[in-house]
Amino acid sequence: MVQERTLPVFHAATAQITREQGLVLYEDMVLGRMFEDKCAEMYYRGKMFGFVHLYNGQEAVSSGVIQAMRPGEDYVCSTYRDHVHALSAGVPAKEVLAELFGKATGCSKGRGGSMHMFSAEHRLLGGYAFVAEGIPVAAGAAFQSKYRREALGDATADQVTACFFGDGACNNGQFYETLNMAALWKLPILFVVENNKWAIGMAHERATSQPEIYKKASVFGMEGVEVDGMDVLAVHAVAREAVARARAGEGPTLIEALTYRFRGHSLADPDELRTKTEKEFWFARDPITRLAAYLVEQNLAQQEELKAIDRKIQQTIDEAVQFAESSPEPDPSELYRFIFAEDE
Ligand SMILES: Cc1ncc(C[n+]2csc(CCOP(=O)(O)OP(=O)(O)O)c2C)c(N)n1
Ligand SMILES: [Mg+2]
Repeated sequence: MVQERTLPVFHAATAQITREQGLVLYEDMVLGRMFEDKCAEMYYRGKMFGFVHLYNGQEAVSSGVIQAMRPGEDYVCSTYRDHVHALSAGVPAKEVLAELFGKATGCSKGRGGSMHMFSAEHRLLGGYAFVAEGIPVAAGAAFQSKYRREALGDATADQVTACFFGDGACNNGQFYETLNMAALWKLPILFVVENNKWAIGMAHERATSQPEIYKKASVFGMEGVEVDGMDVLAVHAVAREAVARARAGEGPTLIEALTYRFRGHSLADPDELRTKTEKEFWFARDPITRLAAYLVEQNLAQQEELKAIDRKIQQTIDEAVQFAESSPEPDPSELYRFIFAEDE
């Protein structure tokens, strides 16, 4: 039997989150989970097409990192598994779902679909279909903040960028090239690796000579940390430190979050390669159940309050479905609109 990599020990008591922060994290993760479950349902009902990659199981990473930032001000760069990053960054669920339905009211005006969520308003730099494609784009965003602050003297330009990508992306050259420049220029950026152990059907250990990705930071003289990606409080604590470091001009951090996707690679994947034992090990670490138990145990929230949040989010999702269904498709006469920024 393959041994699971030992998860870093984290003592929740040291996190010292307030009740408000705990509830924000809970609500954000529930939104991500319920949204993705609804996507699966809508996909199988034929409401959306193409590849759709869901985020179930990984919510603690998106919520833990993005809620440690200033959503709507700081930048977020995603991958093709991008719906939940968009939601955590503040893009309304109805605009993400409308995008999935290819509707004109979608956050990318119905032109992008599942893998291309984008919102200038929410500083979401996009989903990207190519593995590792977002990494240099995120570094560009971090560079412009630093350039505006240091070269142009704009003291308000203290934005931080969070760049999310998978374990598979770390075997792509863009990862190494960008880490080098980001460390050299001390860019205000968090490189967040969501190590879910698999790149489609390729097990991480089979493809990677040094599977402990966070250690790769050291060769660039960069901070590297591993964190239990199924524990939102642990992710949040690590992210807060990294954000503070970036904002203070002390440069980037490589965060490796050990996590797991609860579904197949995409909705077209029968998910037959991963063993039952492995899945069960990770299902037992569901980040939402875990945070709920912590909040109740610590008397930060009552079970009933959490249920009320679940109901509220369910309503948000139902409204998103109605909005997406009743929205118009982009008009064919507008096919060439939004290709250039000036069309905005
Ligand atoms: C440059 C490039 N090569 C190959 C692919 C095909 N591909 C799509 S997803 C994927 C696996 C990536 O896995 P990982 O980075 O671990 O992200 P995860 O899907 O686990 O979130 C591959 C190889 C691609 N999209 N882009
Ligand atoms: Mg992966």
